Amino acid sequence: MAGRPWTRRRILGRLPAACAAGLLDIPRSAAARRSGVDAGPLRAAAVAGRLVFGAAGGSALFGDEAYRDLFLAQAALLTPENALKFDGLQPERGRFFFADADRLVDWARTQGLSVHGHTLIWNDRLPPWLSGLSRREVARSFDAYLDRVVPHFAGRIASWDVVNEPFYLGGDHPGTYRPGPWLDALGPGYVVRAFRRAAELDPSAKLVLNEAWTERADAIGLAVRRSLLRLVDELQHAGVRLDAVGLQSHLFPGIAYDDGGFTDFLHGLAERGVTIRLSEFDVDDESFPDADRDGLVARRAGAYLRAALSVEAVDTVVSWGLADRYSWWRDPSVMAAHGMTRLPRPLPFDEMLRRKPMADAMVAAVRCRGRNG
Ligand code: 9MR
Repeated sequence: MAGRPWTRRRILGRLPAACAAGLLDIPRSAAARRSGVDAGPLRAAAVAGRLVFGAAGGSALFGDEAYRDLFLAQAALLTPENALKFDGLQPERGRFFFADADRLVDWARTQGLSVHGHTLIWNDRLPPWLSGLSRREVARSFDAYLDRVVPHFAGRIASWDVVNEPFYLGGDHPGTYRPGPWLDALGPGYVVRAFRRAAELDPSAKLVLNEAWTERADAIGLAVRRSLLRLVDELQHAGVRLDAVGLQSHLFPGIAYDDGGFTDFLHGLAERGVTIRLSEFDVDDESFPDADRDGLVARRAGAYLRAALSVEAVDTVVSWGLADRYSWWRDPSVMAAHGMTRLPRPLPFDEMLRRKPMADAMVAAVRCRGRNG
């Protein structure tokens, strides 16, 4: 994993000529159309690149017919963005509310979409009742939640984020475990415990460990990468089943990045025998000037995908929503927290559901991999 530092030349040297050219100049949509890159749905391009393309979604899929049509044309997989989170499924102790989640999951399946479950265990988005419990009771709630939720969806959910964001930012100590009730009650062993139990409860669902921030090349990203590799080793050493690692891929161009170093990290995961999903892809465009926001988003998205998809173990790309209209970045509280004054444009389609240069860049990157195979 250590190895030589990645340089642009080294990355280009690894990619086929057409892809290297693309890395230097990700097509904008007009140019893309002229060169014939614009093309068809992401899901079809993905198949040619030996990938599954999906997107996160929720109630907008029922309320907005045009968005639903776009989603079904573009995506082969749905990750329910919020419908499967603990606070929604068990807002009161011992009372489970499955109706909304069932509706979404069953609709997706009737439409031929594969469903990825997000997320079973996460030290966030937990209901207030949990904070009033003793550690012993929290531990019991942990097991009881898995025992109830996993069988409920068995046979309908193809894969689960069993644990989400075990490390995350790590506060002042990047790469340490993210605090929260599960960590408090069970220590870091909560991760092995969740995987072991999920595997028993649904032997056919793929089990995924999902993490944020590994795409950044600053002290935080590098620390989270190290911790994640160590955790994969620990899970495997413990003999529990881990099928895939999800790397969220919320890209922050305002923070240091290094596609080559990231690719080395992906090889490190692949060497451990897991597949890799880019699980929540979008691009924060806050640092980009007004004049070429969409073009710069496309370039960042394309460069990232070209590098990541050069690693064959990456088999799934999921964008966190399909159109800017429904991006989590447009939540007013998120915008306020980040001091944003312009409406973010982080996704491959815009608020009018028009295709953006980002979609063309994604197709170009996926085709590049298709040619490489
Ligand atoms: O996009 C999601 C947003 O609508 C929710 O309010 C938020 C909290 O539940 O979660 C967002 O999705 C997050 C995902 O669950 C985990 N990785 C980061 C995502 C963006 O914040």
